[in-house]
Amino acid sequence: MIGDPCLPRTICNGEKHQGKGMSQDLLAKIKQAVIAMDPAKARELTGQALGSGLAPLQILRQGLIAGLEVVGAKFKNDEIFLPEVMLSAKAFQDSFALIEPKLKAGDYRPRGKVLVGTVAGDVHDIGKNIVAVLLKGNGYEVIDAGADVPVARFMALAKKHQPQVIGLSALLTTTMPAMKQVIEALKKEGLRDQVRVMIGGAPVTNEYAEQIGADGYGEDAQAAVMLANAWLPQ
Ligand code: B12
Repeated sequence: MIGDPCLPRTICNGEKHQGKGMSQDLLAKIKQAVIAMDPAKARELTGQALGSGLAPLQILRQGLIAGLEVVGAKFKNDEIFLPEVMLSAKAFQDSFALIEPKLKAGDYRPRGKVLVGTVAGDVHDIGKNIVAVLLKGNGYEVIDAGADVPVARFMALAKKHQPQVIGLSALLTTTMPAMKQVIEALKKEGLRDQVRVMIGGAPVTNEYAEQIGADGYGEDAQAAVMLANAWLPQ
């Protein structure tokens, strides 16, 4: 299983592994490259970090996601603007492309099918992509509907693939109601009893999940895996 349990092991072993201080330094540089909107640098450093034996999840969390969090805060405070956020997002995505195959490299144990997507009106897909990759890495077959997915498309994919779990992502408060629309459509189509629905994304909360009748809320990708594991025990 890919997740926290492997972090200490991966960090601490391996002859080619650098000292802890150097690892922290590299992670800080990756974070900084994302903040500095430098895709080439971020990708180069991510490659170096992988080569030095750092765990992919640690690079993702403490380097790339940590950088994007700072970018998010600056965007919120009007310190930077959309074109700059897009460059930082590119730095994240180009670097994540190096990490993704490593996250998928876990033992493949098909545990069930999960349909994931970002709801209609919302183009944010970075978090959803991480959820998809971690689920895959933990042995799930993932049908990725993409971003800005209309309710009808979710229904068509649910009928076609018959997933046991649907994971909905929303990053905008204005698109959160689309999650409820998907759940209502599942009821209308007579599919609600056959599928569990988990929701996530920065503005989403556990209370909101309860409010709209979702089965679960996950605050990060690891939580998405834990929910799926709880619902589909091996
Ligand atoms: C990168 C980014 C963009 C990029 C997106 C690139 C892409 N391909 O995704 C671009 C530049 C395109 C963009 C556009 C916009 N953005 Co924007 N963006 C961000 C930013 C900085 C980071 C989002 C991100 O990727 N975070 C990193 C990932 C890893 O985190 P995450 O998505 O939360 O996902 C994690 C968890 O939430 C969870 N999770 C996510 N999905 C799911 C699903 C399930 C099932 C589960 C269990 C868990 C789960 O697991 C993930 C991994 O741990 C945020 C700031 C922020 N703090 O979130 C603003 C932010 C989301 N954007 C915002 C806004 C306003 C916009 C725009 C409307 C701006 C504009 N004026 O045009 C447009 C939206 C266009 C649209 N229609 O969607 C606001 C939203 C405010 C609000 N509350 O509604 C934010 C919060 C910035 C701000 N502080 O003002 N954005």
